[in-house]
Formats: sequence, C-alpha cells, structure tokens
Amino acid sequence: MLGELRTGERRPLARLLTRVEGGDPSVRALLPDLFAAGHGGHLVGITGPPGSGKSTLVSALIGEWRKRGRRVGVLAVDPSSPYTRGAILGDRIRMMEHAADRDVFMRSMASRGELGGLAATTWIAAAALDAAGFDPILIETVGAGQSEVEIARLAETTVVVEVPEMGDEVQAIKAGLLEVADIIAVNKGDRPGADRAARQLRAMLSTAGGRIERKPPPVLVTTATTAEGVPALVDAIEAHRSTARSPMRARERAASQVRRALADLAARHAEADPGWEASVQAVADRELDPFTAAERLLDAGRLE
Ligand SMILES: Nc1nc2c(ncn2[C@@H]2O[C@H](COP(=O)(O)OP(=O)(O)OP(=O)(O)O)[C@@H](O)[C@H]2O)c(=O)[nH]1
Ligand SMILES: [Mg+2]
Repeated sequence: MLGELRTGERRPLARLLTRVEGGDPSVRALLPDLFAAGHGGHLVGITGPPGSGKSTLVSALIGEWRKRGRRVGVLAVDPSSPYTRGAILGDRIRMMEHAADRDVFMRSMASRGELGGLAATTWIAAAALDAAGFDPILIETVGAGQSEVEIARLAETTVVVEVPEMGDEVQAIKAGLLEVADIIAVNKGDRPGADRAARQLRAMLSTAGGRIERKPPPVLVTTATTAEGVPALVDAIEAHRSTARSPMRARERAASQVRRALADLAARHAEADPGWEASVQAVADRELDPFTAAERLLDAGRLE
C-alpha cells in the first residue's frame, strides 16, 4: 500500500484518500507507517474570508511552484470549493490545466472521517500526500469556523488571504490575523486601494505587539488572476519554512495534534461506554454537571 504511494502514482493516493474521507476503520492501522513515510513536505495553509480569492491564488501558486520544478499537492477543506464545482469558467480552465499535470494533485475534503473531526481527516490526508512525495502541500480553508482555524494552526506556514476592502473591519481582522497568519496576502491587487490597505496593515501589525518574540508577518499584494506578486509570495512562503521548523514551533504543532487526537479518542471511547446515555440524561436533567459526567466516563477506563 505504502510502496504504491511512494511511486507517486495518483491512483493509489486517490484510493487512500477516499478511505480516509469515508471513515474506513482500516486506515487506523496504516497511520504509523504513513507518518514514518513522510518526506517532510512543507505544509502550507491558505485561509481567509469567503471569496477573497484563495482558490484562484492556490492555482497561481501551483503554476509558480511547477515552474520551480516542484510537485504540488492541494487539499481544499471546503465543500463549496471550485476544485469540484462552482467557480467561474476562468477558474475552471486554470484548474483543468493543473488537473492534467501528473505532478499536481488536488482534492476536496468535505466529510468527517472515522478518526475524528475534519482537522484529523485533513491531517491524515496531508500525511498521505507527503508520503507520496508532494512538496509543498497546500491546504485551503475558509477562515471562519473553529475547525478551520484549527486546521490553519496545524499548518507549518499559514497564508491569510485578505482583500483591499477591509475598511473598518481592520481592527476585527487584526486579532484573527495575529492568531494564525505567518504571511498576509492582500489579494485582488488590481482593485483600487490595495497598496494602501497593505500599508495600513503593515503599520497596524508593527505596533500590534502580538505574540512576543515574533516578527510581524510580511504583508504582500497579489493579483491571483494574473499571478502578479505570486513569485514574491512563493519566496516569502519558502523563506518561512525554516522558521516553521524551529524546535519550538514544531513542538507547538505536535502538542496541538496530540491534544486534538486525545480529545477525539476520549470522546469516541466515552460515547461507546454503556454509561454514556445515562450520563447525558443526567446532565440534561441537571442532576449532574457536565464536568463530573465527563470525569466519570473517563474513569470508566475506556481510554486505553
Ligand atoms: N479582480 C480580481 N478578482 C479576483 C482575484 N482573485 C480572485 N478573484 C475573483 O474572486 C472570485 C472568488 O475567487 P475564489 O478563488 O473562488 O475565492 P475563494 O477565496 O477561494 O472563495 P471561497 O472558496 O468560496 O471562499 C472569483 O470570481 C475570482 O475570479 C484578483 O486578484 N483580482
Ligand atoms: Mg475557494
């Protein structure tokens, strides 16, 4: 199975991802070998508000990395993503171009697999792309819900895609940006005010005092539709790679992943416990507080 993956053939990879997405329980047994088989592909999160141009930018990024001789994997964690449907004709044509390229692998992830939430499913899928030798591996998420933020946080390098019309939302955006952004792309650079928006963001971030001992993220202007600014964005992502691999950052990410796995596992074991229904009912009837209920379920010893 893993041998097949390493050949770089698309079909075994596609089959494995279908199993991951479909919640096939046999995937669990593959995980140790799957993670061990990784080549260290750069995990790059592309996130931002709906319609900011993430998919178009991903397409342009693919083009630039292909010019640099790299094999690019893409996971789109969004049911409405144009990798499968939607999107205007121009986007589709660009996607089709890449779809014919055997050194580009694109896949939409929509469902939640057996081994936990969308974040877990996405990370197993990313590991599969890594084992198949794709580098970088781009993960597009709409930066809205908690699970998307979680996915972004697990990427080694996260690019937040904004648009020039941020206006009064800038302050609100700021908090979210500092939370996840390693690089900010002000996309739709062909629209008026893009350079000004980028300057505003830079000024704001330089005084924001976000996470201590961290430099403010670089702010770049891109036009995804023409690929203007995209080579510079690729340079910035590449430059961030070594920062992302500092022992401290690697540990932070690993801790998040283990915490996530632990929460998923504990929840699954508790739900399988014969005492689950009674515990839930007791909480609903206000006879028990949720914390005590959870503690008792954990103590039931199902978490091996
Ligand atoms: N003018 C202009 N339009 C752009 C640019 N980039 C993307 N668009 C357009 O913006 C629209 C949304 O682009 P998408 O790439 O689908 O945006 P997205 O962020 O992936 O959208 P969701 O996945 O739905 O959140 C499309 O009509 C694109 O053609 C740009 O740089 N300039
Ligand atoms: Mg999209």
